[in-house]
Amino acid sequence: MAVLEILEFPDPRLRTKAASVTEVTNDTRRLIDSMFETMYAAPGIGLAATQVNVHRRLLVMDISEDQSEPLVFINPKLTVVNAELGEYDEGCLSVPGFYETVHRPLCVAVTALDREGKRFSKELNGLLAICLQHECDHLDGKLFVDYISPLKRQRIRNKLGKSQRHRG
Ligand code: GNR
Ligand code: NI
Repeated sequence: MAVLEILEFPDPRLRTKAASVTEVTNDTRRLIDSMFETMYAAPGIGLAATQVNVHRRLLVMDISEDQSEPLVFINPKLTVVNAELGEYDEGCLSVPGFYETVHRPLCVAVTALDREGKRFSKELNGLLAICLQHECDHLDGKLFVDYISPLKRQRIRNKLGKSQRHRG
């Protein structure tokens, strides 16, 4: 296992649309383990493969306080159950230090493969639904800053671009 480097906005690689996972192998499971290690180290409640520069459709989440509820979604297919929108102050490990209000459907259903390659379905609401939508967006090259005003997005781009140059 390893802590992987997380790409940061405005890195163009975050705009890549991920391809489906064709087969769930030991390599896939090794990547998943490293993604959990990376997410827990950050710390964060979700991580999409796109953020660690792997452009395959898989993501991990854990919203528990004590790393006790790890969730894996491979090739997730999301559908909206309740189109009513809720708002939440979202952050992103790829947009460090910035939080903005985003509106999203409150309840979604997902079908995906688990770490054994077995298909499962579940319905999610609350923070799990928000996080899953945020992670599925990453797999399509989308970031939460795409939902805020262009002016705010530009300010974030300027600030993060500057700190990235300082770090080299
Ligand atoms: O750790 C994270 N917290 C968070 C808070 C509100 C809405 C979404 C998130 S996901 C984020 C981790 C991350 O960037 N996942 O892609
Ligand atoms: Ni994110």
